[in-house]
Amino acid sequence: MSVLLALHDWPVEIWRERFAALLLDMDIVALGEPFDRRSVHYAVAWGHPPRSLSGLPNLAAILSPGAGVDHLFRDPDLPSVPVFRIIDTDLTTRMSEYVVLHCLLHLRGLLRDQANQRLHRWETDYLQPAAGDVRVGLLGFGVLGQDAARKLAAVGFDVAGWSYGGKEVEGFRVYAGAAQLPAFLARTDILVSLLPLTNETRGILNRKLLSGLARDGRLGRPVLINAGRGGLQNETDILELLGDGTLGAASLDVFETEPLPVDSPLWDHPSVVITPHNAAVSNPDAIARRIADQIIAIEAGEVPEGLVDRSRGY
Ligand code: NDP
Ligand code: OXD
Repeated sequence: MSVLLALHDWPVEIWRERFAALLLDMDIVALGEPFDRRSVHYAVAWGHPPRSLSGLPNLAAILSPGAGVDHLFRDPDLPSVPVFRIIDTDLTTRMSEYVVLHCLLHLRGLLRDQANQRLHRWETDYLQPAAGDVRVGLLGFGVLGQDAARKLAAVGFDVAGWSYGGKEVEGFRVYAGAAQLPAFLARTDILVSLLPLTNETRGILNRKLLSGLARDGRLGRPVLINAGRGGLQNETDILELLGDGTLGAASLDVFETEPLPVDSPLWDHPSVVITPHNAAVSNPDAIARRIADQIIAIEAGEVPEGLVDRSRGY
């Protein structure tokens, strides 16, 4: 029985070593080398070439080494076996650090202070709002959104969430679906996007949605933070909205094209903070352990954590 590594742009040998140490009775093979296609029961895949997972007659599951699975569904012939994703405390904690950091950065006007620093200007004549006066809205209230919400609330922010189906989460109002989106946006000063990229969410961070954000907030103008996926955002709209004052600032970790092209106007925009898709870089040891545990559970006839709803795409 073997595990096939189908990892685009990942250092395959490092992952082979880890899985070999964790899955002692399995062979670890990789795309691009000769292997017996009948022996493959599991595929660990990230951005694999379309159709490269076809023709594996004994494939039992596909496992994503990331929390997102949009990279798998780019394959129109993805075999119809269960798909699993990563849910991992280390990754979740890192994402919450990013979200709290950037909410605080905008709350405390760090962009303005840094601009002043470059000009050697000592400007103190502004009153910063308190966290409790600022309403943060988590667009996507799943594993990452809920953890970030709890940590933002601990800092004092006024936090709510938006999810597909709505849910009961103690301490937070959770708005549900398209019907409740306008009310959610109207109470949001800092919008944090932690949505998966699916057919329904592609391009959702556009002029229409962002124009619905609160106009009466203590930050003056609303702020966008996107750490979900670049395909969620319309960068032309975001730049226009920053230009016409509909948005006050943005922190973007993900982009329509990655790496962000060197000539993108986002790089030099004074109200944009750019990070290179590193909001939550996965710890390879933790991720390999999670995937090995998922495989061991499937072999034992269990359904491990992280099963993806293929019909919804996340
Ligand atoms: P989850 O699946 O746990 O949560 C997804 C949330 O989005 C759920 O609340 C879900 O609603 C909601 N949602 C999905 N589709 C819709 C829709 N059409 N309308 C409204 N709500 C919707 O995912 P995670 O929290 O674990 O991860 C979220 C994303 O974060 C990943 O898919 C990935 O793209 C991104 N990510 C980015 C990283 C980075 O470094 N920048 C690192 C890791 C992840 P419901 O609860 O009702 O199902
Ligand atoms: C992701 C991840 O999905 O790093 O981006 O987990």
